[in-house]
Amino acid sequence: MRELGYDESRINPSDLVKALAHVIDNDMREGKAVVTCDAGGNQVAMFELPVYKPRTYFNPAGFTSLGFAIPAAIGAKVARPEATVVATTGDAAFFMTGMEIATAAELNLKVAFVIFNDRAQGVLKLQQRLLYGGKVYASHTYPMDFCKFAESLGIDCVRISDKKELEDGLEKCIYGVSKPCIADVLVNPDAVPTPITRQLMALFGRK
Ligand SMILES: Cc1ncc(C[n+]2csc(CCOP(=O)(O)OP(=O)(O)O)c2C)c(N)n1
Ligand SMILES: [Mg+2]
Repeated sequence: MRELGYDESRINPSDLVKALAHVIDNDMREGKAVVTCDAGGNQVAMFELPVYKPRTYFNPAGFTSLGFAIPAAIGAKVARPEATVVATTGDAAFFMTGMEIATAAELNLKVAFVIFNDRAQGVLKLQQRLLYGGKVYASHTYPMDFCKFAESLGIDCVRISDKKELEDGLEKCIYGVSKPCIADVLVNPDAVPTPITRQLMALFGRK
């Protein structure tokens, strides 16, 4: 499914989900992967990840606790050291629990932390746009350098800003390095997963 605001020339959240699904396809089919996801727009994009086996996909669907994905993935890796473990998270969610990655670094837990980085609390920015006639306020995130953060912990990082680098970058971060790895993926901030748009429009009585 293509979201509203899809831009062919950029990495849209749906492109990231598709590339991730492709890269971990074998492990997902065989139940050898564990993927955790977070709250926000990226969570909705992740609805499109194909899941084949029980206990391979953990979504904070009840309370939608922002910051769930990172510690959940670290716990999953402790529980299943042989599994390919991937956390998918947003940039704002990263600000909540990203520091937990120090534990992954300390214990050398090889988890890939994939950030849908739109430099915003994207889902809140969307609500502001819909409710306040386009006035967007305080829903940006501070432009932190996630790769420098990784470097400070002595772990790996890939920054992916070009669609053509998407699969190779994810492959490298998930399978190609021996340490925990952050994938800082710069996604199109104007792409909106369509189920969110429909829900919000219905909620606020707009068509
Ligand atoms: C503990 C907690 N605080 C606040 C929220 C409300 N909330 C849901 S999504 C979101 C912003 C998410 O931004 P980001 O992680 O960058 O994801 P994006 O929507 O940009 O993909 C907030 C504040 C929440 N779900 N949980
Ligand atoms: Mg965001």
